[in-house]
Amino acid sequence: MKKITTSILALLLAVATPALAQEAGEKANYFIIQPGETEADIIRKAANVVPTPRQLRWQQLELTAFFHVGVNTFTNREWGTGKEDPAIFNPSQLDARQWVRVAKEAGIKQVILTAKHHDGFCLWPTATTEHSVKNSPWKNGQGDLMKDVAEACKEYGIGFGVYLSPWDMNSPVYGSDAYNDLFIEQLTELLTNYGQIDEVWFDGANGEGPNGKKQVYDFDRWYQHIRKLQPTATIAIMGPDVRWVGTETGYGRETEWSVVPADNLDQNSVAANSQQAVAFKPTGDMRGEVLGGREQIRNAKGLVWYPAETDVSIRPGWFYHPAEDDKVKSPEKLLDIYYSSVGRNGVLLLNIPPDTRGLIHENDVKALQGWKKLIDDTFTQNLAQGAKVKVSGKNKKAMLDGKYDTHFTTKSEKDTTAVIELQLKGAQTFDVLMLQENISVGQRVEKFVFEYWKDGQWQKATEGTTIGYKRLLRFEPITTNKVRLRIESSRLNPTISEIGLFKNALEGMAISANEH
Ligand code: FUL
Repeated sequence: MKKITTSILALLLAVATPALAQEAGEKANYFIIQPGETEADIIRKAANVVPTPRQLRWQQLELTAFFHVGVNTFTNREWGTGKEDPAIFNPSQLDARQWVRVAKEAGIKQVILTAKHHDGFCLWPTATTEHSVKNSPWKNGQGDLMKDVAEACKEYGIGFGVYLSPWDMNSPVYGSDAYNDLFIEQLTELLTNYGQIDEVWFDGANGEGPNGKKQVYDFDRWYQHIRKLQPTATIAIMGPDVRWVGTETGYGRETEWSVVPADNLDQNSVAANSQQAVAFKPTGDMRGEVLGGREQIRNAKGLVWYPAETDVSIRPGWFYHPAEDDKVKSPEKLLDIYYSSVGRNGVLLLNIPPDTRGLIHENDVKALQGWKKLIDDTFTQNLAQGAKVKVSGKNKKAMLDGKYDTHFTTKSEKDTTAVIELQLKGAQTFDVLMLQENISVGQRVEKFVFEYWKDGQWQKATEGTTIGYKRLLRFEPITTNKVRLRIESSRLNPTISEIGLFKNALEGMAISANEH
């Protein structure tokens, strides 16, 4: 609910790519639509919007995790009050290496720690407030959870991000300009003392300070500061690089465009910044059915690469509650979420909350292990490997070479459809299709049908709209030696990086309930 009330974002984006690329085929992270441009011009521009290097790196992580921990862990609440005594933060066996190991073993590539949640309690010994771990009994006030998690991430070779809540129920200066300065100091500590930070996560929640005033967040200044201190970090949700998918269920959209309208790309700001930076203020509700279809971009004033992050908790709550020990999502449910997040052109951000001991609970560990096994058992063998590919176009072998960076495409930009036929190595049985577009060229495919050869004719196995970085589709098991992908509509010449056919390890649960 918090994000819904703040769905009108006010963001400032600093990007390296030029803003006003007019040349045919020129690529950029965003485009401003000029008066008089036709729908065809706009579609062409949309097809040439590409991710920044930091967005591309982030997308390829596929699986990331949240660790929600803090005073709420000990008060058994979801939101604190800001009045908690720091003495209640007292985990008996805290082991950040266990958290990171559990995440890593589940295939997770980056974790995000709630360094400060809405209650204002800081998990690092900040100089900005007394409301922190330094006044808790944990390690006699000598502990630093940022440091512990950062070091564990380094040891296990995974990425590390930070959640710093803009809303702070504890700070006496919240509601005034001084808070924006304090926030800059907190960012400075977090982004200079713990090595590389890969993501900065801002929630939109906002309240009133002790002066009765609502805080006006100086996002503009915060973004510039983050770019300066950690230029490769993505800034998520209330930020310009990564968008909230619009639900906390773990189920993204079937039609998920990473290119969306940005109607207040600010022309004056573009000019003032010599095309180095641009005021980017996406407006509107992130929960719409489709955000970047032709319908939505037809009248856009700007277009921007703004991909979806799908956040969900492994338990009903974001923080640990003993009463939820038997409500941990099952491996099967987590697999369904995987298909519906990563498999729908999103990055999964799965919350795994440490318990009052300071450990990931046994039930969560078991669920994660079961989930990982299901993923591995399903995706280890691509049954399309070694197939003979028949298609007219360039570089057809790239679709089965296991390399994301190489791709097939049609002969010319005008060829926006394609029929890709695969003669498999003998008869194969499968029930999962994986498709990937090379998004470093743009996101283009709008409609496709996947068919198999049976009884002397082509029959439909499944169909879809967008592909994007990764699309996974499930259907009833099929046995055949010949399949084809018909790309029926694309915004420009389509690209396909990889095609995969797999046999779901989970019999009888192949098809999602399509929960939303
Ligand atoms: C929300 C917060 O209010 C929740 O407590 C949690 O941190 C979630 C990830 O974001 O908006």
